[in-house]
Amino acid sequence: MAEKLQPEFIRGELSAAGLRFGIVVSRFNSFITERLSAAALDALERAGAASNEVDVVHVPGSFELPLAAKKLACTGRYDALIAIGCVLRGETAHYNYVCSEAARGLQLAQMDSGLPIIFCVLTCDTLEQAIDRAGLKGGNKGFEAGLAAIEMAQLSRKLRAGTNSKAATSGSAAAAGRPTVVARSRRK
Ligand code: INI
Repeated sequence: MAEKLQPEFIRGELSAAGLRFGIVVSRFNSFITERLSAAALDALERAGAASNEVDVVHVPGSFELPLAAKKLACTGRYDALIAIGCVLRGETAHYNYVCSEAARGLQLAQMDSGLPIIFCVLTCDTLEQAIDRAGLKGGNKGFEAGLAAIEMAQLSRKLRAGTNSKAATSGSAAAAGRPTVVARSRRK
């Protein structure tokens, strides 16, 4: 009978020590975004991040998040970024443009740079929904974003270095010092 597969699981640990993070925060709906930002910082701090390893940048609105994130990513200084915004549906189509361009721009910045950029942009119909997700009934999405940033930063380090222990001990590319997973360089 065939041997039961025992794959190597490659995980990103939830330890922020020694990692550098950038947080981009939209000032629009700051009542919500500052709460998300505080919770993201709380997650990083609890996981061992140091003050001098975390930068916070403010932008006017969610529409501006992608450009600021891309510029931070291009510095090569960070292990992960968190983009924080809150878009509330109004009476016109403006909401749709801001939401879709924020999401599209952040994903583009992430894929172009190879740096994890966590999407912490609330897109809500009402202020009440946003409040629920910024510390009330729905928990705090900022805290979740902080944890996601740590996990993706750790995972990216592993994938970049090819430190999968099984591969590293075999005659594989990793053992030969070559990356086993091709991640785009974030230093352009
Ligand atoms: N920006 C937001 O982050 N949330 C919103 O709800 C919002 N609304 O509703 O207009 C919003 N608009 C501003 C936009 O992000 C840009 O800052 C502005 O258009 C200038 O480019």
